[in-house]
Amino acid sequence: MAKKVAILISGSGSNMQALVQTAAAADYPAEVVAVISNIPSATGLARAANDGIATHVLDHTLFDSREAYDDALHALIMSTGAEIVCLAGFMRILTPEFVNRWTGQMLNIHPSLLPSYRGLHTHRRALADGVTITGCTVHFVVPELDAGPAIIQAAVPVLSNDDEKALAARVLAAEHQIYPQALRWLAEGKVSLNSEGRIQRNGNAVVDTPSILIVP
Ligand code: NHR
Ligand code: GAR
Repeated sequence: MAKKVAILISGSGSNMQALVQTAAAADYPAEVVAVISNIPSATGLARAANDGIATHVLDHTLFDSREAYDDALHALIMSTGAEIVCLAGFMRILTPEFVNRWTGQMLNIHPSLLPSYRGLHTHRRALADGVTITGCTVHFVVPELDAGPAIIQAAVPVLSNDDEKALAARVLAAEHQIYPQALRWLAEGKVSLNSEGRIQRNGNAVVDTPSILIVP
């Protein structure tokens, strides 16, 4: 039985679409049951609907605390039957209470080689620092922002003429390759978060190094 997945977005939803389109294959172990946006105007909502996925908007501006918003978000996700949550360009920090309800079942894609460049504006900061390699990371979500253990990373070169837009586009293409792979491993039970908060592969080896895809 395919694992049911809810995807949370705030924007264009290209990672969401990569997951939806990969999950459409009959042999993929996860099934996307809902796409939820905190932003009513997110363009990813139309993309999801176009791919036949149920969409929901939960506008955070209508709630007066993060706790109230996250309670409603949790209830909405539960109502979809989802067992796994994927953040895909979701731009709201989640409360520890919410995160702890989904321990080991919630993934995020972040546009840097974590632990470098946690937080926002990762490509701008990487260019300002003059790094020659950057990338992206799929990690388990823990209460501390962008601090959860990495499952898979892609290393992406920074080219000499890159601006923020060109670099973001190259990294985004790599994101679309690694996110479906990480979700596959989680849904198959090939990767999990153990009780010490470390990554366990194939149910036995505990590893602190993620799989790395090198993008030429
Ligand atoms: N929540 C927790 N508890 N832990 C994480 O690791 C999370 C999380 C929620 C979202 C995605 C993350 C990223 O990949 C993510 C990881 C939003 C912000 C942020 O500062 C930072 C990191 C991420 C997502 N958000 C502002 C806020 O006040 C709003 C910014 C905006 O609207 O533009 O929520 O980078
Ligand atoms: C992606 O690059 C994702 O890694 C990043 O936003 C973009 C969303 O694109 N996420 C964050 O920066 C989270 N703070 P998408 O909506 O097309 O998937």
